[in-house]
Amino acid sequence: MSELFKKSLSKENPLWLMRQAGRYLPEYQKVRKKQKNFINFCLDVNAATKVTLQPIQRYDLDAAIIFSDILVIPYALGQQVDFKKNEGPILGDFKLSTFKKTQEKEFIKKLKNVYLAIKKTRKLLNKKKSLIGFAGSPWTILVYVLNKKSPKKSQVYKEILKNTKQTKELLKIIEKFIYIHIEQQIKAGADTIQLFDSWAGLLEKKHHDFFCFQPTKRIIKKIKKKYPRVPIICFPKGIGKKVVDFCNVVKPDGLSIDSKIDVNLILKKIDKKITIQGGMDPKYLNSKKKLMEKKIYFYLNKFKSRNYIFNLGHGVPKETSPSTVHKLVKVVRSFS
Ligand code: 1CP
Repeated sequence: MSELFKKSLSKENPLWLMRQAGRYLPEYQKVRKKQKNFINFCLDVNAATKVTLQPIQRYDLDAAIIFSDILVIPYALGQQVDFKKNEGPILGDFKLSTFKKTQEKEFIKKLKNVYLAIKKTRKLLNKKKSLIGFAGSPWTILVYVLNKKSPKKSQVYKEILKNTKQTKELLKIIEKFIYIHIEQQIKAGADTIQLFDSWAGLLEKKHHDFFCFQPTKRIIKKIKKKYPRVPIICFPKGIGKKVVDFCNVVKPDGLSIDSKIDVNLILKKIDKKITIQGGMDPKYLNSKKKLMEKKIYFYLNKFKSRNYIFNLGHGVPKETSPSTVHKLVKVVRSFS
């Protein structure tokens, strides 16, 4: 069992933050400036290790999340992936034939530096800290592969459903490689896994099961069979009330919630065995300190009787002041 989960099971409110390594940190910016290409940055073992450890050194958080990106999967499957400043990711055209041709060995080789960075980080990280590996969920990766950039609501969705035969085939390939990527991260030293389904909220109810619940469930089942001690946290962002069905089907060890989720619904309907993570709207990092404090206490109090990992409902915004994160850590740590 990972340290992060051990702590949450003993009701100690462990704490880490999505995008804890990133643009709001001056020490990150310093490393980032030297890197022209974002994918190459993720694949630079020393740089990735360094920025993974930065927030731990600064804030003494309970977990480090390996510095990488969910889009390394399409990259390793032969699709061009670029990051344009202030625009986000831009992917090249995808060819089903290239995806189909990709061998497991070749995929692992392309991402070997992610695994080496995990190995290196694990060596340098205090044993009492968890190291989180991650991947995008099949649906979210499918969205990026076909839409070639962050989607804007439902127009992308219609495109995805236009050629259902190809979509289904593609989803299967993506699912297979997500599993491989997770397994390699565990082998390299990741003790906890988070699956980001950032676009779960785009799905219509009738498609939840096929595109989101079932592929995620299959990946978790396969991981659990081989690595029963590695907890898996799911983050089906924007899923709303369907989060109840999600948990009933997928049965994750941890559920990361976004800020729109009804906390009382979680308390009433989600199995107590599932550790809850996150929730607080990241915008409060940029509000008055009192208001931020109030929101932090809201989540800590609500989940007092549950296993809870403090985190946000999404990533740390880039305009956040590093000292605000310090204040947040202090408030969470002093709660009892
Ligand atoms: O110029 C920069 O510095 C790029 C900004 C950046 C960073 C810091 C990107 C581009 N990716 C990352 C790192 C990253 N991405 C991590 C590292 C670990 C950490 O959390 O500290 C993780 C877990 C991700 C995951 C990720 N990438 C998701 C899932 C989480 C989410 O935000 O919903 C998604 C959708 C992406 C795609 C992506 N990568 C980068 C951008 C700008 C985007 C588009 C989505 C977005 O704007 O957040």
